[in-house]
Amino acid sequence: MKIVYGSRHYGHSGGMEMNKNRFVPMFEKPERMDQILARLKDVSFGELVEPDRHGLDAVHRIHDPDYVKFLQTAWDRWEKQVGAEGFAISHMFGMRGMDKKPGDSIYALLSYYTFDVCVPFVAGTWNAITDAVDATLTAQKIVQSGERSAFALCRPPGHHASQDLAGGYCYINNAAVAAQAFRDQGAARVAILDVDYHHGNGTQRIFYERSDVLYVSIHGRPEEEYPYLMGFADERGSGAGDGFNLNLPLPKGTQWKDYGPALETAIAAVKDYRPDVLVVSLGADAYKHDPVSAFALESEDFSKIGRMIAGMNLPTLFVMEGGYAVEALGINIVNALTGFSAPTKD
Ligand code: SP5
Ligand code: ZN
Repeated sequence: MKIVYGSRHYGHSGGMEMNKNRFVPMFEKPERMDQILARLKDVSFGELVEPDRHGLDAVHRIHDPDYVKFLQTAWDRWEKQVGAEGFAISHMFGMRGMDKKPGDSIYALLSYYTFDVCVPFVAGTWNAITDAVDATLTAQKIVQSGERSAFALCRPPGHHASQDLAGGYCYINNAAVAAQAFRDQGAARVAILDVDYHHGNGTQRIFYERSDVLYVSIHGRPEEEYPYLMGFADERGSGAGDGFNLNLPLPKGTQWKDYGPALETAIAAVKDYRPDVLVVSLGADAYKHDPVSAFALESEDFSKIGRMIAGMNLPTLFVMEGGYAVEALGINIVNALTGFSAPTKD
């Protein structure tokens, strides 16, 4: 399997996030990629490919150009208006009745275009964002040109980001940009299967009113888990998209005995849709020792996830999302990929 990886993500680091009652270093950090690269090497799996440069046209098919401009300029504005130390995050959020489009104030822009305190900007953030989406579009092209699969090994992740909102470590929705690229290059129907522990609220919002992209997600119940306000089972799509969004929320502590059947349900929905291509939002934060999540999957369960996905027999693009148990992240992600590529019986 070709694995597309660029190293410009290293510059996106040094931010802090809220954990319980204090700021802590970001769980979403460069070492995540190092662990996956090391494991790929250990088991001699995959062929590393550098990302091509794609520009912003494909990004603008999903994201509001003013929002993209904000992402591109946020750090420079912060540096000029606030100072060069530390990192930029929002101090407030545009909520009900507070939605005046911002002018030049970086505080106003952050309030308008971010929805939580998990999306810091530092000097290297924009280059990391573009490297991630370029890696994803390069992997998309590999699948588009006829290979069975490819993996975009990238950070920052994407599935919490929507048309004009960043949050949950996500700025550009890499998987959504790739799904749209498949549509634009001839696929009639694209399915997105999201196995990250968190609900992909950004992906859901982007495709909620569309029937040409199916979104299916297995995730922690929003009653008790981030992103709290979306990801409920009764969210099935609206208008033309009615019936093309499937949420399968599961409780904290979920193990394979309940995760497996949910994945069967998800896969049945994807098959039923008869997509031309599958995009997998691949997070490994459903792992039992993940520091931000609360499912209880074992490392071996990620091999099963890969095998079950392979069973759909679809051209498949894997896009990296979350997974923060750094010491096991390489094993878990590579288990999913090898489970997909070399299906063997238990
Ligand atoms: C892509 C992705 O996986 N984003 C996840 C963003 C989650 N951020 C908020 C997590 C808040 C969890 N706080 C509880 C920590 C318990 N130690
Ligand atoms: Zn996640």
